[in-house]
Amino acid sequence: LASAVALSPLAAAAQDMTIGFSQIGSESGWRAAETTVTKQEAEKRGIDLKFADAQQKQENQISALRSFIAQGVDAILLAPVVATGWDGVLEEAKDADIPVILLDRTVDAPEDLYLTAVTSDLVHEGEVAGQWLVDEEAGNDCRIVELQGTTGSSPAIDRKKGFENAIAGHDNLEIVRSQTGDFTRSQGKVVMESFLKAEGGENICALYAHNDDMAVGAIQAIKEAGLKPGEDIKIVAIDGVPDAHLAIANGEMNATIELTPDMAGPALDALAAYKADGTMPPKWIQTESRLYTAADDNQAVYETKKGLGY
Ligand code: GYE
Repeated sequence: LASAVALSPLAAAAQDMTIGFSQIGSESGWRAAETTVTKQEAEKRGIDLKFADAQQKQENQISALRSFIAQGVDAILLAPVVATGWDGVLEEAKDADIPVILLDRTVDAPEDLYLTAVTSDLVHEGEVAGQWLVDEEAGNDCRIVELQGTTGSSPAIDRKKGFENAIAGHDNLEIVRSQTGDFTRSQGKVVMESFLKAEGGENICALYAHNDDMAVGAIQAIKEAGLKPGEDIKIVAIDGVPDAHLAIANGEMNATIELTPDMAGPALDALAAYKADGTMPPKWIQTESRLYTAADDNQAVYETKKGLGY
């Protein structure tokens, strides 16, 4: 830029960067917000962002990464749909000296194949959800159904593990059905319908969904079965999308654990520092997790969040 405005070293490093972003798709409201926020954060920094939507397919992500490498981008942001199968393409990026930053999900690959990962503590989120239910149902026998996220994705694996950790040793709590709803509203509804049919609605005490969108779909199924979501069946999920806050405000859901859609901000700051003077970021940049229940003003949170890219 031929202007008199002095740029900070970080801003100067970001100037003229071209970055490829391989996004999973748009399975959830949270993911749509992450896409919007990532584009905004790139624009703020004067970064040219090349966006590729993988339509939920790892093979599309691998092709996108190869195309970014061929174009000689300055860095790559990758939200990896599943955890395994990345070593080869990450090595190709490394050989080309292109740093890769993981967004919101982790991979099972050697740490030296990526610069850093910006994610929440996905196991902890499951533990918070499980602990909430342990407290809520203390002394009651509670048969739980679980809607898992995308099979093989790190949030599905870790959120399941965390929840199981939290309910372990509480013999009054039992997961009686557990199936993937692929993180979507539509599958959340379909799979909840099958749970209700198989168990009988009155025999299900609680639903744990790995994301809010599946919970929102399930709420619809519970209503259509003539039951009261949030009362007849307690519901805890993860993300903190506006519709989940609204459902809690309306008494149709009980708890959600908030996940920020702004993974790109910390990622691009770390990248700018790395490009400016080689500063190595930590391998994991952890975002915050916060539990919301009926004790919070969810109507207000809903109003605020509606304008934030969701
Ligand atoms: O919770 C879910 C999504 O990868 C942590 O992916 C993320 C999850 C998020 O589609 O809604």
